[in-house]
Amino acid sequence: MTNPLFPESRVDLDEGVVLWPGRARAHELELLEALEAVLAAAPLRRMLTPGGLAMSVAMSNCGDFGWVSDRAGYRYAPRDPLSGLPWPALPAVFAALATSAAADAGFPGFVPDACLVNEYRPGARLSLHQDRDERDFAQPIVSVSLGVSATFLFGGLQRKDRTQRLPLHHGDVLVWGGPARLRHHGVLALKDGTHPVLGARRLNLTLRRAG
Ligand code: MD3
Ligand code: FE
Repeated sequence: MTNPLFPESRVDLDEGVVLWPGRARAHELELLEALEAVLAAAPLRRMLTPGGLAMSVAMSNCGDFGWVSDRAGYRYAPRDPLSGLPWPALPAVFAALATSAAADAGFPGFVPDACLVNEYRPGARLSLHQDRDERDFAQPIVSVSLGVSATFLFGGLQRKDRTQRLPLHHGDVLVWGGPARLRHHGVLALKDGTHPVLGARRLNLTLRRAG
């Protein structure tokens, strides 16, 4: 059942990939206020890859689990390694947006327990990868873009598959599930630009069921 507030804006990009341009804008102030509180408790930081290089994207998390990377590898962890404390709770406004977008995309009953927050400053990028650290690939991933626009890359199930480019703007909500769940994807280096509220950066929320 499509949310009647967003009947026309739905864009079916591919099997299991649904975009709603600007869907999160209706909740912008609540989202940004909740995000500010999360990042005050669990600051953004550039994690190390297993190879020992600092990622160009700064990250933090909220929810029962947070995605972390360090010399030991990638995993979900219940605590913030910087503070030793549990990650901040998943704000209700994040969970509600993810559950309703997932349901509209055909994934009813999605209850996220993890949210990775990615911060891109100019030049920051995310190379082509798959999200496969979660337990159940039947659960979709919902992404919310905020701030400066970026070019998202989506490829196929094989790393060598050709990639398509998709511009993502402030407030865009994307759901990835079913046959798209293990597609390779990435983000091109962020260009210079400024957003009236967030300044010269892009923040992306990815809501997941990790555990
Ligand atoms: C397609 N983030 O955090 S969001 C990530 O814009 C990540 O920060 C990007 O890739 C960002 O892992 C992309 C869109 C997205 C998120 C998860 C996916 C696309 C996806 C999982 C599977 C397939
Ligand atoms: Fe990803």
